[in-house]
Amino acid sequence: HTETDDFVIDDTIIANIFKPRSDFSHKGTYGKVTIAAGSYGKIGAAVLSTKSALKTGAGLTFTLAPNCGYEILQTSCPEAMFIKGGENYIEHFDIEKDTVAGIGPGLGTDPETQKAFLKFLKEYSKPLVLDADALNSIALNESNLKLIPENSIITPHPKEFERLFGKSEDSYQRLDLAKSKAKELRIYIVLKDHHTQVITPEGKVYYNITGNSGLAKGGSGDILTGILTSLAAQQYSEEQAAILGIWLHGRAADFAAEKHSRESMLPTDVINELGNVFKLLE
Ligand code: NPW
Ligand code: AMP
Ligand code: MG
Repeated sequence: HTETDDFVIDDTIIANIFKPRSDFSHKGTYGKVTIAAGSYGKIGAAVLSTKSALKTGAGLTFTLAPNCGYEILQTSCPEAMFIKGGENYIEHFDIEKDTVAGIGPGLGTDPETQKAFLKFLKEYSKPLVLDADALNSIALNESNLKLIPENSIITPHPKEFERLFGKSEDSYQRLDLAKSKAKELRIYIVLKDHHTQVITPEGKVYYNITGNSGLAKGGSGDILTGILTSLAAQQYSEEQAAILGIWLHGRAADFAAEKHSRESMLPTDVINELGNVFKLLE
């Protein structure tokens, strides 16, 4: 590999990607998002990913979740619309073709959910954002990997990456493996870590340097899924959404740490700082 294929995500890259909202726009301009997330006991993951999708600017946001999350979601995210996907966990993935879907946070590992998700994948071909238990379902069998639609963004943490692609000796070997898998499957891999990397199907690597250890808490990844899906539904390509999304997530986390400390900051505080990050860019 050559030096020129590796980039640090700096202010110039971000300024070139960011597109300010036009005065003459309407909600249709900014796309439709479907977040498929949550199960009994993990509705929080659906709330966090839905809220972050809303706060990242999508025009219309739907949450496909089990009915046990109905009142929680309609109360905590009144701007989002609810789609019932089952009772205590999702049993069918009814995702409208005109939306961009982010699937996985808090889905759980019920076999019904896994079966329904894999059935959905077999019939679906538009790019998706896949995280958490969506990735864990795919990892059940190596042959599922080829079901991931081309140009999808997957967001594994190191353990999820290992479940999908096997063990690596160290982070260098993991990055090499990620490059070969991103090429082979024609997908974007967001390898989540202290310095998260975006690996493109062409083998380019973008390193993120925003973010801090205040993110080392349950719910941080669920927020990232909402951010990435929201951007991919707007005027951004998958590559732009992945790069801008991880930078935004980390920068909002840095603002949250300044205000609350790395100890006390919560994923919810990170969501609430997204607005201050957009103000830097506008
Ligand atoms: P260890 O053992 O701690 O060292 P899982 P999950 C490892 C939902 N959530 N570097 C870690 O290692 C999610 O969306 C819901 C190295 C452990 O072995 C999922 O649907 C919430 N290792 C579901 O819960 C809030 C790392 O991975 C394993 C690593 C399960 O997700 C919480 C844990 O990973 C949560 O988001 C790293 N950077 N990061 C809610 N409020 O509703 C992780 N590991 O087994 O995939 O479990 O990530 O907690
Ligand atoms: P998840 O494990 O799915 O909740 O995702 C955790 C998110 O928090 C990812 O975006 C990580 O990059 C980020 N994160 C976790 N720990 C750190 C850390 N020590 N420094 C920077 N980012 C972190
Ligand atoms: Mg996660």
